[in-house]
Amino acid sequence: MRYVVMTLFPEMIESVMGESILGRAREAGHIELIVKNIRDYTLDKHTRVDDYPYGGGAGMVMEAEPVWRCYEAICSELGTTPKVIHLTPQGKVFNQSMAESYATQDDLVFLCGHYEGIDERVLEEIGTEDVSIGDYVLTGGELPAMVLMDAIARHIPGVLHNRDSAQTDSFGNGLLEYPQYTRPEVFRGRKVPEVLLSGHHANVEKWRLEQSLARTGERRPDLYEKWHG
Ligand code: 6GU
Repeated sequence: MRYVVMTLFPEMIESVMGESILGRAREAGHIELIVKNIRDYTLDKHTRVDDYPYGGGAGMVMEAEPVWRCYEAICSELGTTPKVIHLTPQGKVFNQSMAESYATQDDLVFLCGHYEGIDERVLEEIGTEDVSIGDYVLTGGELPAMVLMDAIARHIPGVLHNRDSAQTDSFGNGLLEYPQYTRPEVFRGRKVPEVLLSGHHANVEKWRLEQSLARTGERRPDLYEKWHG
């Protein structure tokens, strides 16, 4: 999969995307990352990319033209017209099934807004899909774009080493994950649950499902209701 990020803060993206599992996925060739600085596409001699909002009000608005020219350069470079995800608190709230669905694309472009947002006309002209990561306001779309790229990458074949782990994760089955334990058997007087030491696979699976259900019921009654149908 090719990820393309349109941003005014390219270093923010590069610093995070070179690390951890995403860094390895790039080295292994599962993910290609192209970062475009929207400022490189302004025609303004002072490299300005924002202006005052028509109608007045607080803050500045990102201009349509640099975003459009950046998008056109990306389409030429990729040789396709890819899906463009615009990160905005006004978008549809991202979830696990959206992550799985986006993972089937060959290319994904992430458009990161700043200031009070982007001129609506260029969003319409591109035909963006507007996506939010939750009900709170961030200063820009870069962190949300990286949240999406991480969640999506986990569903690209070869990215996770244990191929099962994306399925058994929290939300893989619609429930929160059960608690995990590793050595030692006793930590500050707290014992690992006996059933996990029993070697009885069916009992372990039964216990884990019970734990998942109890946890989901307590912490996420909304998910619990859905699971029970
Ligand atoms: Cl996608 N962008 C911004 N700026 N704030 C957000 C968000 C996105 N999702 C939640 N808050």
